Amino acid sequence: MSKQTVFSGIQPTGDIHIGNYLGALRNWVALQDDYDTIYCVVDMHATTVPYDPKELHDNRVLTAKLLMAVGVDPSRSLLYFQSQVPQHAELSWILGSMTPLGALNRMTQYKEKAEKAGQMLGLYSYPVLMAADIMVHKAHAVPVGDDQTQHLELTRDLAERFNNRFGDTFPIPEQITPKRGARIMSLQDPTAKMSKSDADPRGSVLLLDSADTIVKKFKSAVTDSGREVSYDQEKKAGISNLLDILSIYTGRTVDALVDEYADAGYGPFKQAVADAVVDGLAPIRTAYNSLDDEEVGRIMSRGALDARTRAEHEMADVRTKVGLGG
Ligand code: AQP
Repeated sequence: MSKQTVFSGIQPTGDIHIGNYLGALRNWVALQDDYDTIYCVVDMHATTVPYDPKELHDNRVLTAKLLMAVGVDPSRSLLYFQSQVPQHAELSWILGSMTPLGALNRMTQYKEKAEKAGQMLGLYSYPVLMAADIMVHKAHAVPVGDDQTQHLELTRDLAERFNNRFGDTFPIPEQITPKRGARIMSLQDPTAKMSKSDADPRGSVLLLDSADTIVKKFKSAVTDSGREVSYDQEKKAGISNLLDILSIYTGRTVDALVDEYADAGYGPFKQAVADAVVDGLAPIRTAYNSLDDEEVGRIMSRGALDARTRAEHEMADVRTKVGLGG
């Protein structure tokens, strides 16, 4: 039996942080063993908020390199820049004609981002392009963090609408989120998710942060005024977030960590989290430094070529079904 297809994307909007990694990227890597995996630097999504063209250009390569450094293997996964495969935008247009405005009005990420970026059509229709990203490859599953649940629901809804109207075409894609780490919170505001666009750089630990910076960021992490290390996402959101991070990086259960650190005091506990993250990120930094920008560019061009061929095959079928075939 042929393997099921997995698709996911990441925006080149800034430096990748451990939230992106723990919520999504480590699953991207793990799924390469059992699925036909397609991963994309979704650079057209990055134009939906104000941006600098030179910075975007540089961030695309940086993001591609980081994906390879964390373990996305171009010999096992299809990896490319979204803008180099125009079928994403074409399908997005077709899906846009089937998307009720009410569904887009409910999107919390739009509401949050529009406050800063302004009420722009591209930002508003972002979830439709994301649905097209997934559907243009007829993906069965999508590894993402918790914050993408609403967008995935819209994708499933659009796949169903299309199938009902034009005949069975798209799988209804499942969301894959990790049991722990699906929503890593900001170190400076444990009620908000860690985010690339956070104005406070101390809120996010970046994959390429130096050991010193990582220790400083964890030491300044906002916690409650108590002393006990225990897990309670409401009353001890900051400590619980750190426990989640430590649990993932050490492979130990939260219960075992609480047993060990309950009375240790916040200072030594934060140091333990920082040490585990420094160790966990070291191989990524080494791999990143060994990658050559030009070679990465060549890999991305080859990926785009293959992705265009695959996406064109699917789009030919879609065009025929919707009445736009040759
Ligand atoms: N804090 C998080 N915890 C767990 N997973 C997260 N993801 C993002 N933040 C967290 C997941 O990372 C993947 C790539 O994210 P994205 O580039 O599509 O952008 P985003 O979700 O909008 O993430 P950011 O970091 O907050 O970026 P900006 O600031 O540009 O909006 C996705 O699978 C996402 O779920």
